[in-house]
Amino acid sequence: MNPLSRRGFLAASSAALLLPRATRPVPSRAQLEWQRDELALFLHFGVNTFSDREWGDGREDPALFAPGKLDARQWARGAKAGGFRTMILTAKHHDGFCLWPSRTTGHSVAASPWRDGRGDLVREFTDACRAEGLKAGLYLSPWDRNNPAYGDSPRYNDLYCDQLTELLTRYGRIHEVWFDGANGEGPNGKRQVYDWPRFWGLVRKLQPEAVMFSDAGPDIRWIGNERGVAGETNWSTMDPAAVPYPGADGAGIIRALQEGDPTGTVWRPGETDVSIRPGWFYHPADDARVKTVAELVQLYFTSVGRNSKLLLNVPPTREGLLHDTDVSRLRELRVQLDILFRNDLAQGRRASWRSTGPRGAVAEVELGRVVNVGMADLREDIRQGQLVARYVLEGTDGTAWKTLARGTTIGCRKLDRFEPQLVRRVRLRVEEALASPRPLRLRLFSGLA
Ligand code: FUL
Repeated sequence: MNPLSRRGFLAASSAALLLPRATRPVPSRAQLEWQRDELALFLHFGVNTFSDREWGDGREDPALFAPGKLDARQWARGAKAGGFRTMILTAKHHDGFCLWPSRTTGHSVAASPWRDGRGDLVREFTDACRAEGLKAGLYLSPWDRNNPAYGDSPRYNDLYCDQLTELLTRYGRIHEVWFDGANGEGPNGKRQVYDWPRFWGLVRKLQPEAVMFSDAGPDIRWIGNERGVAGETNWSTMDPAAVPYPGADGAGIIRALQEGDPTGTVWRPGETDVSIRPGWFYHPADDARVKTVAELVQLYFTSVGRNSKLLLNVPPTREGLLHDTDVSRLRELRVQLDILFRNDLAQGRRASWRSTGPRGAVAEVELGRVVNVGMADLREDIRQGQLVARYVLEGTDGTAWKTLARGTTIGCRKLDRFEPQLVRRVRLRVEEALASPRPLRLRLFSGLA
């Protein structure tokens, strides 16, 4: 290569580096829909419901499983009353008991008295989702404390793939497959080495439109705690090497899950899972410890309001129904959210959008009257990726500008609540972004419910 053409080559490649937007990760259609749905209901149900435990040891007698009034349509109606769009059921928890009649094991509903051993709860669940217009997701615990093959790695991996195949071929479309990261001993004391690439490949093949959740994705990542709190900074992009496999622990892993990574090469938004009760399974002693509506609203702000999705666990009782208290909390949550977001004070007002440099911009909205603002709802158009790294929201009643809120990432949705202020004009300054920021959607509310 002569020096001239070499220089030409270098100029061309650095020009390419100036175009990072083309290579920046963006969500797939399924990931976009997953996030825009905002709310999913988690249902932990199985032998633990009857033994009053959180982690069964796999030696439970299937005869325990006897929900007298099981009605999956009641679950679905409860979900809908709260505005939830998806339900995810624990088809198998760590105790290994299968809620569907599996050919892979006798440790299932087929050995229980429920529906005289002819029941299939995954079928009733998926039918109920469809009948009520909800999406269905399934949790299939990799850790299995009952199965004798567990710990005999290739044999159990085969069996686990057979279970996935049953779940993903018998019940129509499944929207989310949930891989738990908890991983302990087998009944034989052995440790299982999972073949994750094989599991993920199988799900892609059988349900190409489903999103897969785990600590390590590949589509959706765990948010790093079970308290319902996403990182205040929360990128939907990740470095896949930061969390190499589900259940990995070590320095930096929780932070990577909480915050994502602005330079990450994959789009892997975080899902925030938390229970409405102290445990994941139903325990009668917790009936007076159901989270309050105010706590649920707060969870919405720390998950959906931080560029995440809320997966709220509401465990069915021993009768096989959602408890009345829990259902009324779901309903009240919806009422509260509807009130909070009813009256957009910026509706119909155009924001003037001006670039302030290669990585900054400012949007100003004239509200036409003085209003009391206590909450902001910001959104990036994530179809084109996520860009904003730092912003400040300010308002004025005509005198000085006051700071209303400050933040880092925005993403799909960022909600800020603040001390109500009387303002006539509001401006959003994007102080730092990965590239020239695109216009954002800004809505303003009183923040009062
Ligand atoms: C954890 C499990 O060990 C819990 O039992 C529960 O299923 C929760 C959602 O994930 O890792």
